[in-house]
Order: sequence, then C-alpha cells, then structure tokens
Amino acid sequence: MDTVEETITRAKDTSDTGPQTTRTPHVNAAQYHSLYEASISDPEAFWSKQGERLDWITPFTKVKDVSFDLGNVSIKWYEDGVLNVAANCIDRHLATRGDQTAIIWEPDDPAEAALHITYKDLHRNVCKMANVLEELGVRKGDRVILYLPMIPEAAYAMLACARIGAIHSIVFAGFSSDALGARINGCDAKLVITADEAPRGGRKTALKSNTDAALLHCKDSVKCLVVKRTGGQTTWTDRDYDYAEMALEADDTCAPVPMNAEDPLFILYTSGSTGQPKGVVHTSGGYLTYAAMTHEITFDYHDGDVFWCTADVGWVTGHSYIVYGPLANGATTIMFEGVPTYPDAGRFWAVCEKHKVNQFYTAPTAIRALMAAGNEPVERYDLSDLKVLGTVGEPINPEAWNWYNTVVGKGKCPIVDTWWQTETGGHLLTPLPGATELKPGSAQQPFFGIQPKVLDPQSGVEITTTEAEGVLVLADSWPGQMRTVWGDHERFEKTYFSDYKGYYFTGDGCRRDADGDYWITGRVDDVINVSGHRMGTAEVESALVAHARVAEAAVVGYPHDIKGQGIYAYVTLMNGETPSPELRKELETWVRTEIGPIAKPDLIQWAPGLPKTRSGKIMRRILRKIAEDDYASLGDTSTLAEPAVVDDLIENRMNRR
Ligand code: 6R9
Repeated sequence: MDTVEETITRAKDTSDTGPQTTRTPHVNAAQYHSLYEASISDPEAFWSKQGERLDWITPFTKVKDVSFDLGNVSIKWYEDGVLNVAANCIDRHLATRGDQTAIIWEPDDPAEAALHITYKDLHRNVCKMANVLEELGVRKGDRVILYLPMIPEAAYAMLACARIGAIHSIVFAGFSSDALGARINGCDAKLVITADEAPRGGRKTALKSNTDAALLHCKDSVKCLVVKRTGGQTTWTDRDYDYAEMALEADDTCAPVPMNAEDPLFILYTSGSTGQPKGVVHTSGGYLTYAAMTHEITFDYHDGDVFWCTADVGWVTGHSYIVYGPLANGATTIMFEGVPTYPDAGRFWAVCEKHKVNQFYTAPTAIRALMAAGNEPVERYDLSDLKVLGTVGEPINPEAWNWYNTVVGKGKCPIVDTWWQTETGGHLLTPLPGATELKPGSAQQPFFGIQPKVLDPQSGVEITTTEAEGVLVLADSWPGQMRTVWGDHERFEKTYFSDYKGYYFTGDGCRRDADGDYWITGRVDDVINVSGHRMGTAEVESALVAHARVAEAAVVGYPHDIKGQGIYAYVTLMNGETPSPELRKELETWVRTEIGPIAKPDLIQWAPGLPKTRSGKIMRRILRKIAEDDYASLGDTSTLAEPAVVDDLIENRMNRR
C-alpha cells in the first residue's frame, strides 16, 4: 500500500498503476485530515513533495517565498526551478502513452466525426504550431492573443506558446471586437490567432471579421493567424496568415524552451468591481503543479479515465481543467465545441455515453437549464461510466444539486462543488470524492495548503468561532495563485491586499457552519455572476453611458432562475430623449457590441433619476433591493438627496415576482 504522500504524488508517473478495478479514492477522510494538517504545519515540505509531480530541467531548491504585505506583495513558488510546461503536458508522456488519446474533440454538429488525438498527434501538432509562431516572429516573453472556437487548434496554440515561452491570452469567442481590441492593446500582443467562424449551437460567429474590426484599433505590426474552421467567406489582408498552409510546411519537431518557474504562462482578463477587466497573470511551475494536483485529487482521476470539463478555454476553468491539469496528468480530456442544448437538451448526456465519460464537470446554470427540460433527455442515455460529478462558477441551489445527484448521477456519483476563481488557478474549497460527506450547496472544505478565514467585513477582525459569517479571505499563498495584474502591480495589491491587511481578499462572502463547512454566499463587491460568468457592473455601466442618448446608468444583479443572476440596468436618458421599446432594443444591441452577448442587460428600467446621497454617490443598495423586488426593506433612505426618486423606481420596477 502506498503511503499517503505517495498516493497523492503518483500523477508524475502513473504508468505503473494499470487499470483500476476497484476505486479506492486517492484520498480518504482520515488521509484528508492528516494531510491537510501536514500541508498547513509544514507547507515547504508539503509543496516540495508536490513539485515532484512535474519534470524539471533544473530542479528547484527553493519552494516558497511569499509576502502579502501591502506595498511589498510578492509571490514566488519553486523560483529557481527550470521547466517547460508543454513538455510536462506532452513530451514526458510519449514513452508510456504516446498512442493513448490525449484529447477527444467533439464538434458542435453531432453528425460530424469526433477526433481522437493521441499524445503523439498532440506532440506533432503542437510542434508545428510552435514553429509557425516562431516563423511569424513570436519569441519567448511575447504575448499572443487567442480568439478561437473550441477546436483542437486552441489547445495546440496554448501549448505551442508554452513550448516557445510566449505568453498566451485567450479572449472568449463570445466577446465583441471592442473587447478583443482592448485586450490586444492591453498586453501589447504581437499576434492574434483566430478562426474564420466559430460554430456553436448550429449558428456561426464571424470571428475573423470581428478580429478585422478589432485590429483597426491596433498597431499595424500585429499579425493575424487564421484557422479555417468552416471555410466561410472572410476578407484577407496583408497581415493575415493561413494556418493550414503554414503548418503544412512547418517542421513537426520543436525543442521546448527552458523556462523559469516564475516566467508567465498566460494572462487572462477578468472582471473586477471597478474599471476595465484586469489581466490576471499566472506563471509556470506553481500553476501547473496546482492544476495537476487539484485535477487528480478533486475529481479522483485515475489512470485511463475519460475526463470532461464542459467549460470554454476562454475561461480559467478551461485553462486548468481542459488543458493544463488533465494533460499534465497524462489524462484523456474532452474538448466540446458546442452547447448543452444543441441539437437538443440531451447533448451532454449523448456525449457522456458516446465517449464513456468518467468525470463530468459543468456549471450550475447549465444544470438548471437542463433540469428545466425534464428527465427524459437524460434517461435516453447510458451514463453508467460516470463516477464523479462536479460544478463550478456560482453557488448551486439544492434543487439543482439534487437533480444532478439523482437524475444524472443515479445517487452513485459524489458531486464536487468547487469554489475557486480566475485568480486562484485551481480549486480552493471543495469536497473530495470518497473523503467528504456531501452537503448540497456547500463547497465545504479547504484543499491542501489553503487557509480560509472569515472576517468581519467592517472591522476586518477574524471571526474565530466555528460558526461564522463574513467575508472570505486566505491567510497564506498556494502555488496556483496569480502573481500580478499584467502591467499594473499596484492594482494587484490594491484589489486583493488593501482591504484586509495581510490577507488575500476573495471578493466573496461566506458562512461557516457548525461542522466547519464553508458556504459561499456570493460576491460582496460590484461583480455579478451571470451564468457563471463574471461581469463588472462598472463595465456594463460604462458601455451604456457611451451611448449618445444615455445620460446616466446604474447596473445591479438580480436573482434569475436559470442564469443565477441577471443584469438589471437603470438608465437615465439625456434631456429631451423619450423612452421607447425601440430604444431599449438599441441599448441591448449596443451593449452586445461594446462588450459581448453575455453582458446584454436582461432588464432595462427607465429611470428619470437615480437615488443618490447628498454627496452624489449612487445608492446601489437601494437599486439592488428594487431589482430584487424586495423594496419593503429598503433600509435607511434618510441620506437621500431626493427620496421621491425611489417611489418612481418602485412604481415602475421591471422584476415583479
Ligand atoms: C472558476 C471561476 C469566480 C467567482 C467567485 C465566486 C463564484 C465560483 C463557485 C462560486 C459559489 C462555487 N464561484 N465557483 N460561487 N460556489 N462553487 O468561476 O472563476 O470566473 O473568476 O469567477 O465565481 O463568486 O469569486 P471566475
């Protein structure tokens, strides 16, 4: 029998474990507790051992060097180690599993054939892509933007960047050309990789023409590499290069570039409570160690399993649990181009049956949408290979949890409700299969090395009783933590380390119950969570006020049955403008083009005025209450400049439940 430490470090070389007949979990309850203790009492020893999951060109001698002190925040893991992330995800598996499938690609249209890409195929394709990037002048440290459908080339491009030391930044294909342009300029990218069109749910998004529009606002030197996914009509300019043509000529080997553990691997833009999205920076050694470890332990991934995370690679979940974590572990990972409801509400389950999926990981919003379609689309398929189910992105309501458990999991599959963030790189709070007694709706317990604390939001004092409610912070670092905001370390410190000194502030509220289990209660800042996607209310407001007929706008979230939260916008028009259904449509379209479809307001209320303090601050607390149709409990409105404004807003509220 393995020692506990060996059990959880075996992902480095799983070739000796063979097919699993019995499913002894990697970590049981007793092991969880003893190992968690060890991870907190001696983090250096614990993470030194975990670092051995990876193949290092030069092994690290230093494990951790961290300061959370405001003005001096610095986070380093394995800082003198040298490795290559792509070599860890591909090359080291070639000898033992070259012919094993690395990626199963499932296209949008079920009539089109799925692809089974072996580790050898992956190696060849990533090397070709890496050589194409080099030919286009991309070098170590350069930034490359990916604006792609969920096609194998997206994974090739991520890993090709990692192979040559370039830093990728993926822009979700649902974002508009304006959002894309802002990110190209934001990280001063040398190259954009896109596709002609992105098929999704039977429709096509014109990615290339969006990219053309974005590039009008970027430096002339930015090049564009185009993958022809559909063969749809596109315009072609001097800066465009055809990927298929170049790949044909490119060599199919490419030496991985030795990278320092703290060299950036990727930038991912995410919404915050203020200003425009910030570029979250993740580095190489710590991020990969953490992604690999959480993938193996949280999902109880065993050698030979088929793992499916339904996220898009445009979000952090896709980075850590479609590409980096699974491939570092030599897993078989599914990449799905489509949507849950196309051609019908049985698609997820059809794919689970077809590819004999063992671990299935999705978002509560998808579960709620599928639950609304009833049990029949699930019962049509054989889901007997499922072993573990997971959720991420927002709190899951017990009704959806129970449906997931009984109808999808047939009561046999533990559900891991994983709480984490773009900033955290991997899971921080989660039950573990076989180790945790589950509670529907709770992310339950900290992962190894994670020290959650609950603080009083006002005083910032830690609440040390077992039962507690307040803001969630973390007392120490873990290897997958973000290192900085691209180009703005001060913003990094201010956003995460200034409100509660000495802690990483998550932006989430939480409750700890009598058993010590954690329940996330949602964001305590001006970030809303729409279908599991983060959206800053400030971003939507600034898009609205950029419209010529809008004078002022305030945006809040409100409870939405499927999306979790919907976007509720209060809009004050310019003097002389009159509200109309046409103008409402126009504003919706406007926000779609400024940011993307996910930012489109669900409800727009015409507001002759907004409730403000005498100093002119918009009182969002009141707007939130009205949007929630909970105006009886508005609290103290005595500081309002014009209390009558509130009566009008209540009278004309849009969300009568
Ligand atoms: C991975 C991801 C992060 C925010 C986070 C929180 C919410 C994520 C959750 C959850 C309750 C869960 N969130 N997982 N809330 N239970 N299991 O989603 O990253 O897009 O950065 O969003 O999502 O509010 O702060 P990201």
